[in-house]
Amino acid sequence: MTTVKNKEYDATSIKILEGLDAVRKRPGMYIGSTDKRGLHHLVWEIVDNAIDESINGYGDYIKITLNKDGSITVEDHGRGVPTGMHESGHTTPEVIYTILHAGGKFEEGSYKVSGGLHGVGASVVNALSKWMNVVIYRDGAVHSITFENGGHVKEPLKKIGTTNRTGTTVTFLPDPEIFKSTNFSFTTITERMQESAFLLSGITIEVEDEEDNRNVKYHYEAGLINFVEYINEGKTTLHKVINFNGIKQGIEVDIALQYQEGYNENILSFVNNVKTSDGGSHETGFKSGITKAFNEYAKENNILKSKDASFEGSDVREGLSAVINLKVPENLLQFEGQTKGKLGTPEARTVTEQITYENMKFFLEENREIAVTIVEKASRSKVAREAARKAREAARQGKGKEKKDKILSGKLAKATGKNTAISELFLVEGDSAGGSAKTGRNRETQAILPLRGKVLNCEKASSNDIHSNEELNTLTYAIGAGIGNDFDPSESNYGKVIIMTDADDDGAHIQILLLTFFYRFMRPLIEAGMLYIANPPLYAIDYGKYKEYVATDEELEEKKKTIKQSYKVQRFKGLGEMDADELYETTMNPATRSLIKVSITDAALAEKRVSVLMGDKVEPRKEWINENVDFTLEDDFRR
Ligand code: 28F
Repeated sequence: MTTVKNKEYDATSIKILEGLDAVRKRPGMYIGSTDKRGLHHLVWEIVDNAIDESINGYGDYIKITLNKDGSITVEDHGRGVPTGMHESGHTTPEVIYTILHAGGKFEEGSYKVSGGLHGVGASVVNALSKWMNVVIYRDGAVHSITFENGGHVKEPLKKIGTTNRTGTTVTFLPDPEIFKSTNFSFTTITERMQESAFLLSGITIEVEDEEDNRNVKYHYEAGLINFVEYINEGKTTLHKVINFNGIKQGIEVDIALQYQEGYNENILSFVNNVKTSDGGSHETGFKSGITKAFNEYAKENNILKSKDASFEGSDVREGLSAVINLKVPENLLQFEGQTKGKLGTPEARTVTEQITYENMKFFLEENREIAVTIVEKASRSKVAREAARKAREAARQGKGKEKKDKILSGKLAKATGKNTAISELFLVEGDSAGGSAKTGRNRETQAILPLRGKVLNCEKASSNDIHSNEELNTLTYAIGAGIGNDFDPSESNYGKVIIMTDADDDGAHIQILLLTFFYRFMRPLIEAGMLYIANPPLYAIDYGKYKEYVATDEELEEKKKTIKQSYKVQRFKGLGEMDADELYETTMNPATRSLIKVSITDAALAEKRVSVLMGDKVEPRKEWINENVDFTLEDDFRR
């Protein structure tokens, strides 16, 4: 193929480079951020193009490979990007991968599904890459084009071989000058790909990590039904997954749901295959539809008497897992919120409510036994809720105050200062470490609450058990900001709540149990960035007149190499082995300690993780931990 150089070609070349440069100057405008989230946006961008090609009916297989050199490859079996000349004098692939927004819409009448921040085009990915290579299999030929340094053509499009297949393969290396970290997370990618495979039943998505030799393949024939089965994996369910769908006012609604024995509600929603993490009108509609169907059914069957109060939404959602998927035409799409993760479209509420109500009402009438089981569950929730409300009212009238003080006295070592913003509450494993912490602390700003024994597993306990658990009540009173729906982080007695446990298995377990409690009952505390994990040292190294502390085996090995004299290593089996000063200096002193801030990058995933990790069946938990070794630090809780 010969490239015709002309004025037009030169003019577009300059515009192209200006465009790519604008992306490099302000990457946040195009991909949201340059942290891990932004880095993975690059992947979603390319994968979305492969998915769109598949949704349009071309190709049912997509593969993502994390390569050893840090680059990533996305491969599809679609038609392959056209390889002919564009009127500008550039080849079509060059145009698609260098002109901003080209490729946003593939062709007239086709269905571009991606939304939100994505769909900004493969050229943005190219602009933010050290290099990118595109290989196209089409019309019997294999073509390749390579770019470098943010979209400059390195090797123009040329034929490199013949083939009998079709498709597109894109490989790129994110530019380390743009991104804070260029390490892709296998977990982040597989979790999202599994979600896509659930939503696009029939297609196969494979993810391979060449560095760590990991490989997974997702393929689901029953879409949303399989999705809900997956969410409820390891839980005792009350019936088979219910699935219904409908279309009104051009909005398609597809819903799968299932009740399980536990108490947690887990609703995931999607619009045009993009997750709506903050819910929105469709979720609201779904909830009212469910509530209405159950209230009518219970009244018509005299389970709720006419004098009884109705079920509240929360009553009929205890133990409910559901996935909602909507297809909304472009002209009705409205997203809200900072991250555009919330559906605004008002029509979606009424449409989803009607479809949910009609189908659930019908299901309950046709399946009496299941209906009664769920309604009785809702009734128990209603009774517990009404009892809790009475207890709260009593507490507000002062009756609980004495009880609270009594529970706290002898356990909590309060801080003497009054400035809650700079006050810190340390939750300490065991009485002996609690003793050292009480002695060593800064009394003005640091309060200590020793925890005795194992914390209750909130994933398995009923709300009654949780509300009557002494250990958790003590903790709740100490923080002083309420619990559950009543929790308000601005009322917290402390600006930081810090979990301080031993650096062993027991300590890790207590951490998980506490995190489960905070996640379920004080989530706003996490969202406000007020929950931390202390990072105590594992070893002390004595040499000459020096003493240094390290937190991991790797650091210890590094340290040993640098010491040129004899030294002594001490391994701390627990916090209790450190004296008060040592504990303060290494783990509590704001000037020298390192804390891990607990963050929820994705509530739904955290939910799944917490359920799997804390649920009652052991097998899936083991499997899940094996598959996702980097559970705690890498993805969820950033250092
Ligand atoms: C690994 C990422 O990007 N796959 C893609 C296609 C297929 C077509 C296309 C893409 C043509 C003129 C824009 C093929 N044949 N995977 C991908 N597969 N783009 S991207 O066309 C782009 C348009 O301007 C394609 C016929 N029509 C479209």
